[in-house]
Amino acid sequence: MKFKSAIVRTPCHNMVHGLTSSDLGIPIYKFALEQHAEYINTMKSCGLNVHCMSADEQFPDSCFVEDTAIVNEKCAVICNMSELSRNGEEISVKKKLTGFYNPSKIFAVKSPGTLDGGDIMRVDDTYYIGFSKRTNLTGAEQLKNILVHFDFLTEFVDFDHCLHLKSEVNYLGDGTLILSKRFQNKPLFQNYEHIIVEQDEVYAANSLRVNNYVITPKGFPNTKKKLLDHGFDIIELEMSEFQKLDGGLSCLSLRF
Ligand code: CIR
Repeated sequence: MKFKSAIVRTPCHNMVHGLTSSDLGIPIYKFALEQHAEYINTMKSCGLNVHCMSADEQFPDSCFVEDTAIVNEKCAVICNMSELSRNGEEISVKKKLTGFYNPSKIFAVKSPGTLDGGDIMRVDDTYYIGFSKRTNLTGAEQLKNILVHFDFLTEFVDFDHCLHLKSEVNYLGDGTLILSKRFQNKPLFQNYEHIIVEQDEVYAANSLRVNNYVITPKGFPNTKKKLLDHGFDIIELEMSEFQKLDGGLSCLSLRF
C-alpha cells in the first residue's frame, strides 16, 4: 500500500492532562514537541506530504489523530469517540478532510455506535475491527456497512487486554503482522507471517509501515533485531512522551 499524504496535529500544552493508564509520568511538553517534529520529518523522508493541523488546547489527546477517522483511497469515515474528553476532536479533522475528499465520500459513525481509529487495522483490502472498551458492535457494524460499499472486506476481532487493537497488532505489509503474544494464536491471524513482540517490549508492537520503511519506537532492541532479521528497512523514533499517554506511532497520523 503506497501512502502519499499524512495528517498530523501538533501536541497541545494540555497534553499533560491526557488520558493514560500508564505509570510513566507526565509528558514533558518540550520533548513531546521535539519528538513530534522528528515524526513529521520521518514521514516526509518516507515520501509523504505532511499536513499539520495546529494544536487544540480544548482536547488534551488531540495529537492522536488516528483515532478520529478511517481514511483510504476511496473514502473517509469520521469516528465517534466514546471518551468524553476526546469527543469533538473529530470536528476539525472532518473539516481538514474536506480538502482531500468529495463530501459525498465522507461518512460518519454515529451514536449509539462508538469507534476509535486505533481499533481499525487495514490489511490490503480487509479491515480488522477490534472491539475494545472504545469500539462497540454498533459502531463496528456501521463502519462495516460503509466499507462494503467500497468493496472492502471486514473482520471483527474480540479482545479485552489493551487499549486499542493496534496497540498490539499491526500490519507491516508483505503478508506480515507484528503482534504481541496475546494475539498470536488468534485464528483470524493464522494466515499471516508473525513477528512476535515479547511482553516486556509490547509497546513496539505498534510499529508502522510507511512505504519502504518500518518505523519502530526507540529502545526495544529485541523487536528491532527481529525487524532487521526479517529484512525490513527500519527507522527508529523516540516516543517516550507519547508512550506516557498510551499513544504509539500509528496514533500520531492519518495516512492515505
Ligand atoms: C487515549 O487514551 O485516547 C490517548 N491517551 C491515547 C490514544 C492512543 N491512540 C491510539 O492507540 N490509536
